Amino acid sequence: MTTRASPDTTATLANLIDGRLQAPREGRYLDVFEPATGAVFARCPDSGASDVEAAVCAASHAAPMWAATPAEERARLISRLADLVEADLEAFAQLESRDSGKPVALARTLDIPRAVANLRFFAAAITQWASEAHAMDGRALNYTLRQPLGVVACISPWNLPLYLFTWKIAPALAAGNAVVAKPSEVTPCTAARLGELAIEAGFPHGVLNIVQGSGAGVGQALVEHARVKAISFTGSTRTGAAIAASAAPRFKKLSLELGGKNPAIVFADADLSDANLDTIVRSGFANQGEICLCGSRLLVERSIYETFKTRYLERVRALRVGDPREATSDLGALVSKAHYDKVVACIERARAEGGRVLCGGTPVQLEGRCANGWFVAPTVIEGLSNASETNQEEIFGPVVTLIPFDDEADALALANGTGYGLAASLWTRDLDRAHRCAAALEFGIVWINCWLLRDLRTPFGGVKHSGVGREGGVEALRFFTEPKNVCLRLS
Ligand code: TXE
Repeated sequence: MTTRASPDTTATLANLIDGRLQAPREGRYLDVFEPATGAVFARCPDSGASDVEAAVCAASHAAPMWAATPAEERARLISRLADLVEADLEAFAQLESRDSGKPVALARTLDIPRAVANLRFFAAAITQWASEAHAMDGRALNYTLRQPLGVVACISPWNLPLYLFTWKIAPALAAGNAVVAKPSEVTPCTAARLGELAIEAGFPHGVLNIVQGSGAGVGQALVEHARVKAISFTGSTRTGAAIAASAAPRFKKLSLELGGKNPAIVFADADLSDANLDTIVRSGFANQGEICLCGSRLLVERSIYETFKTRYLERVRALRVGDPREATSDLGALVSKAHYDKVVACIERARAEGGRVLCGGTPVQLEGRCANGWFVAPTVIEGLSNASETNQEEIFGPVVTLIPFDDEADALALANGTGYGLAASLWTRDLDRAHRCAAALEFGIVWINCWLLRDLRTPFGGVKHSGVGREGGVEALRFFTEPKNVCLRLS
């Protein structure tokens, strides 16, 4: 069995359980496809309940020891893992690109550096974390113990595979929990490689376990396992709701980061410099639109609608869809055939709803190596009401709708007129309006004159159907610990 997934060989991935790479107990595997070619390039364990049981047992055994390990030592091991990933950055970037279809340039500049940053950030954060104390008029002293939960589950998606995987395991481990993590079965490769590096970094056995497999198999078994105390999940709203329902009878802690239907609001007074316009384009099409934070509804003040549209379309038409390996490709392939079919069907539905496709709207047929890949042209659609299905349902692909608005109140009503509430961006030079809108927008994140500018100390997450709980900074450390109030009477 080969366990190492390099960009040029077909690999058979393994689970990491109790500090050892292990084949799935029932011997089943899933095919892993390269989206750019449509061909199988790896096999991923299709693990079952017995693998989950072994991982949870190993984690339960390791948890007390890891909780008692000084924070500095936990931080040292997490930093060591960050160093190992960074040393292997180019190979990780190639692997991520091959596995997910994203341009390798994006993996090189966003996914892998941010994965390294996640590990480093939480390694540092845990050594700086102070607990609160409350003195009661000289009568008593209260202080808060923040204790690790024990065994926690981290379930991550396919769009930013290593980035979101580390976003969860880093705070969980830093806070002193033993982790059982499940990457998406669609993009399992970089997490598998990270598991190998965790062994090399010297993590004690059982502290980090990675069980590969399907949501219905591994995911469900983890969510239902009695000894798993908390679940940090990023994925679809539907799966998030199913997880919440399964976890409810056991009162597990939940952090759910789900879908979005995010607005980007452009006021007539916005600074529409070339650089800002490029950012607005990027906010719709980065990673083929497969980022929960992408602005898929572009709301534009009516007085500038036509001139904005012309400049915007010019840029979108210039985006190059191509082989993710090529430095010239702005967009790569969609992550899977199923997802490609979904996005193509969404575009058809938009047409059926009366939408006018201004550019794109079709699959892209490439030549040579990528002839069978899952590529879709960046697509811009106008003429649909905010209430249309296209403007209400998450597409998660390279599809942006243009919607004109009349004034600030109209813009806010349109922006908030969705079941989701993850992220909004707004573009204006009017400071009062910027702050007013930021307060009125029903979203967990609001970007003013920027997009995807991330400070890892800030709370990250959404409202409404975009989820519950917050990740990032102390919010993540709070999630992965239980606060205990200790009250000492002073005589
Ligand atoms: O997500 P799932 P899918 C959205 C996006 C996309 C749609 C479907 O709109 O088109 O979701 O994608 C695991 N118990 N987002 O089907 O199923 C699964 O194995 C426990 C938004 O791929 O939610 C994977 O590891 N786990 C998003 C993870 O959940 C289960 C990112 C996500 O898969 C499970 C991705 C179960 N019952 C998709 N079923 C974002 N918020 O960034 C599945 N899983």
